[in-house]
Amino acid sequence: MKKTLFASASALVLGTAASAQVVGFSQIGSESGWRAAETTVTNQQAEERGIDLQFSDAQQKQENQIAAVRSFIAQGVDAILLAPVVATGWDAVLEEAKEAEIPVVLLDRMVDSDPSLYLTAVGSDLVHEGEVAGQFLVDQVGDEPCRVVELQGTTGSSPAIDRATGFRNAIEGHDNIEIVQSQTGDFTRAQGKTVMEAFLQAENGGADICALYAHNDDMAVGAIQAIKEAGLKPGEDVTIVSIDGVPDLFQAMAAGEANATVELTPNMAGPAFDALQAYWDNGTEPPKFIQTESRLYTQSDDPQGEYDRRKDLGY
Ligand code: GZL
Repeated sequence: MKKTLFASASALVLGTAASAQVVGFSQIGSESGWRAAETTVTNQQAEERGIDLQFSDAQQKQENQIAAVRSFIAQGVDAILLAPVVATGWDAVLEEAKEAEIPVVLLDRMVDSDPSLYLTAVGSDLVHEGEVAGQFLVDQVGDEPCRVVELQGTTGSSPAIDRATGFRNAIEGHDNIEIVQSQTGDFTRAQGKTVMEAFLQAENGGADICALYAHNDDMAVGAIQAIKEAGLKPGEDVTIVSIDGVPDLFQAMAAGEANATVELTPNMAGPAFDALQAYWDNGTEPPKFIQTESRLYTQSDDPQGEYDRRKDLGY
């Protein structure tokens, strides 16, 4: 319990106030609309619970995240939230947090460390998201030949690894569907556009591209711009399927310029704080993985309405 000094007219009175739990949050950065929404929602969830959230933006660098976690440990925070930019290289710092008896909760991405090194992980089934996206395309193209270009997420991140796996699982056995180009766009609009421009150039100006699978909506939105600048109609000449469910993708869908997205909730912090509260109050050990839902949205799912419902949520 934090001791608080209350200055009074006659004397200093040492008292104790019901002190807020202090939680350190090492956030990856602000690479996408979804990431921005996750940060917004995490701050809202902390405020609603009276949690003192210490925020650190790593600007996409793992070394900054490791330094932030070490700083939180030195501060003696009550818990640490970590959205790990990549899956490897976390053992040492997670050991240090465990040594300091500070629970760590992973948000939206996974690490390859032993699960004993973190309290729980809150996230979607990333492989399933890729499978849902792939199945959409399988259903869309039937037996027609379809050359697919793939914009992958951040190299070495669990969503890039797992969403690639899931999509390939879904198209396996459908030999008419072939991934002909695959490259990272690092989850950003700008790189999604740049890499898509290279794909278009490599694929006969885009005439040989049937579909784009983007590991997140932001790269898809960037690619849509490149497809238009190449004189093609996104959503018609090139079928576009991606993941996150951000407002701008719904807006593109409403304009017929995108075909499907798999929604990822930005509210990973709610389940994380619930698990932490039970742990703080009663020592309750949560399951090692708390899964959030994934849902497919297509052009027949009122994309304009979905845009309107999301446009003010901090994306
Ligand atoms: C996935 C999450 C990804 C989002 C991207 O759980 O880590 O990171 O899909 C974000 O928008 O960059």
